[in-house]
Amino acid sequence: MESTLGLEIIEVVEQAAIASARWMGKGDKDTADEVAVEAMRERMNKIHMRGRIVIGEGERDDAPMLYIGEEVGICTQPDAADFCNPEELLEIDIAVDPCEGTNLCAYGQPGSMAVLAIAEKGGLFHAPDFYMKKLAAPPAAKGKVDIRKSATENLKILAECLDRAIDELVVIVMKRERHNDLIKEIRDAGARVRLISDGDVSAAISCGFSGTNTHALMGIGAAPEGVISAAAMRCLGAHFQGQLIYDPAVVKTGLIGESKEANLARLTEMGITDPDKIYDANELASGETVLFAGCGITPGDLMEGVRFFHQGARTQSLVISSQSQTARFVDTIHMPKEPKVIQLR
Ligand code: VTB
Repeated sequence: MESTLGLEIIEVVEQAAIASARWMGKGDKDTADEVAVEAMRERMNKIHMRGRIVIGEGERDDAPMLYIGEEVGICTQPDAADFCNPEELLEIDIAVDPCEGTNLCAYGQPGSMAVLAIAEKGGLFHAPDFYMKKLAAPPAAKGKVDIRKSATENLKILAECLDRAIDELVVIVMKRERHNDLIKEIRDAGARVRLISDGDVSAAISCGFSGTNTHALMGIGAAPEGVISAAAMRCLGAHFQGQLIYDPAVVKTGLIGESKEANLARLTEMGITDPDKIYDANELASGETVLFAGCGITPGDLMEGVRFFHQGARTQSLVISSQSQTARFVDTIHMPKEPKVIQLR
């Protein structure tokens, strides 16, 4: 799967990032998102595969493109039989977020990316559009920290695993009222908090690499993006756990409906029998082969953002593969048609 898709999915995230970056700093997050969705879908439909969106822009009725269940790829086109041999058909599930951190992009802040995760059919958790409590940490702490434990306990464990003092740890938390107690607890425990306004996917994955000076992500973000983060963290052998939040009393805004009962019914409908289950990265991205791809829209901890020049652009992407056990940073110059000015630096 990797050899067939590796290069193509880089182009998918690159195209989405370039489209979105044209709207960077323009204060219009909806357009920044829409153009990324369109660009991602257009490029994805040129790939020789039968892909199914399992995490996307929402339910079919609410989203015109990249909705959950939409089929993408050349082998889903009406004349597919002419090009696609059913015996060799590559059937895959895809989770996308064409502009993760739309506010970050719209206001020119760091950390927005075009991202996706891929696995063979059935290899990605079908997360509802709810919130998720998340804990991400470096590979050295995998299976040792635990979302069931308090932040204070986890910081002690993390300090031991990383062989450093608690006050040498940096924890990323999204700046939200729901995290006020968590932020206080982390500070009281002696660690330092990096508050971000949005974009917990980039934050989670940066914990998977050492040298980013981020050692954990704690708090509640969106569930679908949790699956994409988990896919990357699983490939990196890092720690990721997630627990769905379905009670509107815990998170009062945004994604989840008004009533806990209705939310629980929705989970049952989706086949989730234990709503309080704690999922680890291997369960959220359980496929035998899992691939993550991301391309920076604005600059971040992991990647540069898109830079435009003379009608061309330069992008930086990251592709992580469970199959080849690689994390590839790909630096691409997208050449302008005419005149060919290919700027190196
Ligand atoms: C966003 C976004 C995150 O979660 O905040 C969202 O920035 C949901 O949280 O990156 P709010 O409704 O409180 O804004 C993410 O999309 C992903 O988890």
